[in-house]
Amino acid sequence: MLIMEHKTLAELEQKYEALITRKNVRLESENGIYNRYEYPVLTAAHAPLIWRYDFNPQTNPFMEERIGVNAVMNSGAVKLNGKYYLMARVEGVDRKSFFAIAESDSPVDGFRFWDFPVLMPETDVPDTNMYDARITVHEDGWIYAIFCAERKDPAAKPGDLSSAVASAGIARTKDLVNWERLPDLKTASQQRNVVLHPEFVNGKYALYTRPQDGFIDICKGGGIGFALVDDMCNAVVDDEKIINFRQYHTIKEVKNGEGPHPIKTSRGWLHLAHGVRYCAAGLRYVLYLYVTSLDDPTKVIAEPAGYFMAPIGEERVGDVSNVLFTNGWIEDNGKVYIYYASCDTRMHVAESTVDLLLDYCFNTPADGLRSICSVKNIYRLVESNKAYLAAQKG
Ligand code: M1P
Repeated sequence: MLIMEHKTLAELEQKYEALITRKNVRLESENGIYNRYEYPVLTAAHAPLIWRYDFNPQTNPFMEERIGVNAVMNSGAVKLNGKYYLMARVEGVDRKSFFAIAESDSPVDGFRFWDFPVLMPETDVPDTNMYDARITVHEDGWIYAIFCAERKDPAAKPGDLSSAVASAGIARTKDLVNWERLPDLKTASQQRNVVLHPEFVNGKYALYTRPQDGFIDICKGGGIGFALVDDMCNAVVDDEKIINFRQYHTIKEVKNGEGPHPIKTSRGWLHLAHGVRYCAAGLRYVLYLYVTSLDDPTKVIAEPAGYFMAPIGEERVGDVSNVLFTNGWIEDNGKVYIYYASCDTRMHVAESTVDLLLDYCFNTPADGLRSICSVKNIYRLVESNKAYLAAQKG
């Protein structure tokens, strides 16, 4: 007879508490720009037991898990009233993603999901899937979430059960608990990675967009767009301008999408984004930074060449390999906490400061788009280092 080991609720709770209360460890910086932390801040195992198990021994005599969670990833982030919140994309074993809020007193560990996930209202056209929320505390007084609302493509040919349409779903709240769903963004193309700028621009709401011709393929979609809209309760994009283009032989050749909303600094709006390129292993998602002008948020004034963060170690292993993705960061008295997901599987945090990130953005050479330009950048640095060392010797 097969003897199975049945865990008690108390045993499960003990293991769960050990995970949630584990202190995170700041790792040594590899490049002087940011520090990763050792442990993921959210994983599938962080999903509360109360979501997953029927606690009643009458109806669950073997203490089996009833509702499985596959992954916790791409999370919006916000600090409110001294607490840190992640609005996570939780993906069930049924492949459906939904949002859930995890809260902590610390930016780097102790994140605990609320007892209930977000019951996001639907529009008249129900979403099949919803994910990747960007949170913006807007100067109009509302907290907005803009996310991907995914539905089956009504034009899909019979037998095609994969084609989908991506739209920007919009919701607003005052407390992260009660959400008012607003109409989806009206735009000429499909959209993912739409982000609300925190301030009015020319008296209008400003959106970063990522126009795409298809659900997966960007096709002619040029990169990160910018659009002004009059009203978030009926958000219509009439005119969309690409402010950060995809480019041949760069880290953002195939896709280029805004991460969370930019952080306002003394030297410009600091942006975090993801770039995607093809390689033999498939798509490779990395994170990069750029800065736009305070006077004109559509004008890029600094952009270091290449990636800022790419998957390493355990980050390279997961459901969708070779992916770092971010849709949340928190600026906190000059420190910056970057929340990023690896391989569509788990959430991590890295720590930096506004000063360090600006120094990186304004002093790292831009992409010259040719090998010879990269070599010339090294020549310039070596020559100035030699001059410096010579001057030191006297
Ligand atoms: O699987 C990697 C990512 O793929 C998509 O990214 P993009 O929006 O750039 O096309 C999204 O599905 C994202 O959630 C996912 O992490």
